[in-house]
Amino acid sequence: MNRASSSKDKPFATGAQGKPKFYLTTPIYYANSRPHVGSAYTTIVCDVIARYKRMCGYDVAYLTGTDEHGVNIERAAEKQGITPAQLVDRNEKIFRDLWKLLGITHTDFIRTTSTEHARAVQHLVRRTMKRSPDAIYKAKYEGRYCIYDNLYVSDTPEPANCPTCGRPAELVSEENYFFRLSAYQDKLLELYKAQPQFVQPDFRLNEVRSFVESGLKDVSISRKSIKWGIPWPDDPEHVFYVWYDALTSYMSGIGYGEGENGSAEFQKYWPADLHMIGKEIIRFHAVYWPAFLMAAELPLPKQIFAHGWLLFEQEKMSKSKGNVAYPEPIVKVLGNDALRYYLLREVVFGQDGNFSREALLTRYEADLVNGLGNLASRVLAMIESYFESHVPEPTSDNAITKFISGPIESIAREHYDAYRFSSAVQDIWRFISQVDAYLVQEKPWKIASDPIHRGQLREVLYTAAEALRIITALAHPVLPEATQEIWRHLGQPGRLEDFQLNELVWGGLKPGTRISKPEAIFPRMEYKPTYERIETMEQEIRNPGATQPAAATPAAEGAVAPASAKIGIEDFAKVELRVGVVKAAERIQGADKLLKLLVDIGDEVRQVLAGIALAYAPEDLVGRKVVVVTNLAPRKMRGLESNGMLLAASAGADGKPVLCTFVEEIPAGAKVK
Ligand code: ME8
Repeated sequence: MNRASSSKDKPFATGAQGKPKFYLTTPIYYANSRPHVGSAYTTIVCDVIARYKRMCGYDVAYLTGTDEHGVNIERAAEKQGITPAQLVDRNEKIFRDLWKLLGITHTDFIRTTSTEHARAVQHLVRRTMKRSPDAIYKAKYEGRYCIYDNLYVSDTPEPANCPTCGRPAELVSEENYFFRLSAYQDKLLELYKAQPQFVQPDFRLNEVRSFVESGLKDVSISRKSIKWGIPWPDDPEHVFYVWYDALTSYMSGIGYGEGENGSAEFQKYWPADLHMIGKEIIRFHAVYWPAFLMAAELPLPKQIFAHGWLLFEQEKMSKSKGNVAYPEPIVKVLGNDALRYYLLREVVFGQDGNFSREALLTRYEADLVNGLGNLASRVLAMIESYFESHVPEPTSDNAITKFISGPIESIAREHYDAYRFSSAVQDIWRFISQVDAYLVQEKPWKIASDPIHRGQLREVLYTAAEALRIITALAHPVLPEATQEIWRHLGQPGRLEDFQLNELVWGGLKPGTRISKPEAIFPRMEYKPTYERIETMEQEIRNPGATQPAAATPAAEGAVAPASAKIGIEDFAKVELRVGVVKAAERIQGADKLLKLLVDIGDEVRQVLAGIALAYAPEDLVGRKVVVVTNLAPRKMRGLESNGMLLAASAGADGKPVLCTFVEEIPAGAKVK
């Protein structure tokens, strides 16, 4: 792939020559809707691995991207009255923006609608037909198709009902290209036997093996009835059907399809060391994908890791049920590290885990504010007070034995290596508790006043600061922002992400190093308002405008706008807008977000309810000029009538409304047009 064209957001650059390489991928996410905490989960986990591997000396390539073809994209676009291209352009941007917001260090980003990708898919199928002439053949496809939902319901002719609308699906029959998956059964079983690490965790390998042993059917890999896809080479009536197209992105994303043997990047990084996926797509990755590659005589990925599902408040996330959590509000309210820490600490990686806002806030307070944040502030503040901001000289040189008996590598690292993130984090936090307990026992704040104890004070604070440095480096893959901050306050040079963990030895903190005291690394929060802020922002993403009923609310950042047909001037002229002057404003009991306003619109004073209470104090509004939609049908909210709507702008999912107003003099009632 041409990085410059496909990676507009300048993702993290790959490292220097001469290092071992590590190539990892997330699934290529469907661009039919915006990402939620589930898609962010896999991407964050991969980011932790990428950062950890870099700190272990690897040259890491990290690919993510968007899956932009297929019937569900066509359907989603149709529902919104836009073209599939418009839909995927919008959603792809939302994915990219989110990865930027989350500080994801991917090196490559692939869109399956890019020309590089189409070229790669066509190249792969041509190569396959050359190397394994029997692997692909044309035959009649018979399946069940729902004409109401435009959905392939089943790939067999037996009667079936549509899972979406429940109606009987129609029998369709067309000529397709098939991949002879059945011919790869033995080779796949041999692969699983020779490389049991190929599928992880182990219990997933057992599932995959049983599936293959039970017999494999050939799979259709093209469609004639779909337009939105990559044309089959020399037979453009057909387009590639989803999985052949989607899986190839793992290679096209690093330049497969450029020339006969792929770009230099492809040659360097392929095969992938790790495809990280959710458990529901394991068969495609552990059965189809290696078979496609065997037929093309290309090297196979080294490992597929299928993690569990993130449930939301104990239920499977489902957009139709409205129980989907979005990452943006959490990140905007508590910061990136809070979300990362919670996901990695709370979920035992590989198993299903629960996502709960309560648990997120509890962990934030207990482990980040009172744990790491508090330790850093205390230790650095004491060094500032007692040693004029310079790291004191210790009296012994191996005080780490106070905390652990083995080498530093025994903390967290083997857990990181095995992708046991919650155990890695637990190890690090155990270390934090030990340092806390050590401080409580030694009481540096007490002995500081007596010069007799100066040596002991030096020892205690050096030990605590050096432990903090080690904790900071080990926690960096999980908490990249906070740890970089602590690192800097500890007087350590450079970016922690460039630090090599094999250089992490006790005594690395030089006595005399100048430190500084941080502001709160993790600011304290009040539980209830924080919870409500996150909830309100999530509602706003789910249902733009609904939380601010009487103020016009632009769609949340990145939300896909409804059918964007152009309107004529006559449509606009239907809206009557007038200058209003706020005469009175008050809060409404039991409605945190609403204000009740009396607004003079020239010839009358209207009561208007506006969802602006979180952004404006009622007393600040009196006398203010606003823009009022005056010909809206009156509406009741909380038992009160609202007779008009104020115009306001807002930016981003957390964007508070900002009222439209006037700078020049203008009387109440003047028309706005
Ligand atoms: O399947 N918990 O795309 P997709 C944990 N385009 N992980 C979750 C999750 C949840 N609740 N929800 C989603 C596709 N994920 C195909 C993939 S790859 C060649 C093509 C994550 O948008 C998890 O990684 O449905 C899952 O496998 C992936 O998002 C599915 O993303």
